Amino acid sequence: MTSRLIAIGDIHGCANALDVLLALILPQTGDRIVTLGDYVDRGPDSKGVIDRLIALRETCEVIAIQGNHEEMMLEVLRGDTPHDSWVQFGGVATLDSYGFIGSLDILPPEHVEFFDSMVDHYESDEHFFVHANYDPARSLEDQEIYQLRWQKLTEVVPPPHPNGKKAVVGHTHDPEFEIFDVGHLICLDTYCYGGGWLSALDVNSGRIWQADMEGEQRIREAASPK
Ligand SMILES: [Mn+2]
Repeated sequence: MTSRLIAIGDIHGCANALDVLLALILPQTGDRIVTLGDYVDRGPDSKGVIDRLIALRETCEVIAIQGNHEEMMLEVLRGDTPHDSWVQFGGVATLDSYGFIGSLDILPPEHVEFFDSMVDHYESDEHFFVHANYDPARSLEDQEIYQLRWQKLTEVVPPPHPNGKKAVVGHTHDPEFEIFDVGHLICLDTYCYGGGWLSALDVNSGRIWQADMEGEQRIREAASPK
């Protein structure tokens, strides 16, 4: 049995859906889990999501990619930027989950460590993982932050990257809650906080696990085994 390399789409504070999803996946030693970013904002328990991802590191390798929402949050919490746009994009729910009472010094040290550990991209032999999008004219090391963290697939679906690997992304939620797959790119943001699914994909087997905010769950095997 080949080892599992599992990508998880945008969680956005949906800690309960993450619990159900992880109970389906049953992470074990040797698994690699790549979380695609946007752990915080919009949903009810951003702090709980970070707690769970930190705990998950006791069991398996967790590679956490930074989303645009972590970028917005950290810029505000570090005092680099006014809070207006972050609050507008769901930051109030995050502040609530951390028990905000007026001081922006809300992150426990282990959360600071988690956010410091985030990366912009990850790759395996056949796949690469980024939060939002990519520029096919640039290597993964040389991407612009705008493409990596902000550019929606509704703006542009890029052609295949010359590295020949399949892109695994989040960020552009599907209003119909479906996984978007164009062959060279797959998007796992199935809009959990908006009533859809939190989705996970084992890129090696094609198996898909999904959970929602109400605790519904489903597992789909790959249509055609690799
Ligand atoms: Mn995003």
